[in-house]
Amino acid sequence: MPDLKLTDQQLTFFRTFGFLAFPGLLKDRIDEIIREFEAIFATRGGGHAGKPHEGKQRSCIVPFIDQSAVLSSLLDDPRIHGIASGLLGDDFNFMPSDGNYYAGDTGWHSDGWNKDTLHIKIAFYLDPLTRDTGCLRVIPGSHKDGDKYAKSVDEQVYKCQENWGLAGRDVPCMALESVPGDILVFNHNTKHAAFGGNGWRRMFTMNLCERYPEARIQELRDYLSPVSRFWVPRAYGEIMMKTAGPQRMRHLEQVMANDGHIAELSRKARATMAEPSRG
Ligand SMILES: O=C(O)CCC(=O)C(=O)O
Repeated sequence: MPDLKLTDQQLTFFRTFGFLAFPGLLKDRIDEIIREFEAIFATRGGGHAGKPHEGKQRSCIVPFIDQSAVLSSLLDDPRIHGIASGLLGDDFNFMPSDGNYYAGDTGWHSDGWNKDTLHIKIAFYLDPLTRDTGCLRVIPGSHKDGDKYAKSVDEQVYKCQENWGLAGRDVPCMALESVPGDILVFNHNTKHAAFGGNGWRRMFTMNLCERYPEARIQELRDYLSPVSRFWVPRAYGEIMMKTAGPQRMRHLEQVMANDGHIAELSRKARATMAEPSRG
């Protein structure tokens, strides 16, 4: 299957609004995807830090797709590879992924704020979700660095009740209702949230970014450092690296060459934190 090629309209939409939705794109793989998701959680006691998920707090595993050869191969899938190449260039980097049982609401936030390097998230929600049962919501246009509208959203949304007299769930937004097999993509800068979900919302992500120029390579190293909160020796898991062919390796090599500091940071985190981070 050749790589999916994004249309000019999709590229313009993404640049303007900061997200894209692909209904049914991976429907043909959804059974194996859900099976592998459950199998990874089963090897971790079904939830967080070896304990079963109880529907009260988020359970999170990082890196996630790296734990399974099948899920690692999503990076080679011509649809995922095509979306990533189309938005980030052929030499894009894969970044650490996370797998989650979410519990309840997620308030409005960006996944960091990147000015010079585009970072995207590809989200796989594994249960049917509507506006009021925990689907991903986004604020279109909130991703644009240097834009007045995006700046005012950023300054005000964290205290939306105080600033706008609105609860988080009432903030104007696009609700990306989804069923398993749909793929949702957004710029990390884009403000996003979810409201009304139950305690067992299954979701995993693939994070990807443009390749860093060598002159800014320290930024990539700094960006990777927080993965140590999960007590991992490297940015990627063994299976992801061991099962990589030449095409996938092109998207791993810059991170693999710059994650040498993670092991020591993880050792320190393990010495000071009671358990790995939840998110
Ligand atoms: O689905 C959710 O609760 C939010 C997801 C999210 O915030 C993220 O993946 O960054």
